[in-house]
Amino acid sequence: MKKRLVFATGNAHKMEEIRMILQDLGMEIVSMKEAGVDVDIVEDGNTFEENAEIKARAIGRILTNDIVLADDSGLEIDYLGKAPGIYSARFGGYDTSYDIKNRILLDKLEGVPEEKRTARFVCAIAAVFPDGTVETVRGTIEGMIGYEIAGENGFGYDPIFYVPEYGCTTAEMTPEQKNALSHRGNALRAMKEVLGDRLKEESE
Ligand code: ITT
Repeated sequence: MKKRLVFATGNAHKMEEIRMILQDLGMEIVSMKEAGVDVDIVEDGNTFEENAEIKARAIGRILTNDIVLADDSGLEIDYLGKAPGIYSARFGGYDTSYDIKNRILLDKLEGVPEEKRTARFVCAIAAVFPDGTVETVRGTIEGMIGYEIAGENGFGYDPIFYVPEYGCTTAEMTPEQKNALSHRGNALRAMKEVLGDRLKEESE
């Protein structure tokens, strides 16, 4: 198996979290930009898994010697029928700031009691291998939508995603704390096992 992992993401925050968790795999980890590829990918799948595979395959078709991974993730709010879900990046408009996106969601949940504010972050990660095979894993973290914006770490919807067990939002956690329990952390740890198994198989 080739030793380079290319992550098909244009999101620098995701890349930081990914590097922190996969660093001890002993493989070179680069973003698609660092690998010299910068393409717009149309994410027209119906699930997180489909979109992750679409992204990984789009880059895998170009970088045929590398293992290409992609993350598709988002926030599911139960009270809103699991919206914004796979449309999380597009919610309220692609170029709208997260401060505004978060305020729109807080407004939609105005007056909604605590027990109905349940939500989760979901992350699907797909890996496309040079032989054309694909492996997909999913990670989640359960929480609820807070009553106000809180915290400056992380990105996206972190300032409104409250984790009751920790008494704070994921934007109030250190990167290490967030990675230890987040949807992306869980998906990456599952993917790490898949990659580890592949490495082992190929060295046998
Ligand atoms: P790539 O497709 O280039 O990877 P993206 O930001 O467009 O980057 P997605 O299509 O997967 O990524 O959209 C995910 C969105 O879900 C992301 O932009 C955030 O709004 C939200 N999201 C995902 N993971 C999150 C996290 O850990 N914390 C906060 N918000 C998150």
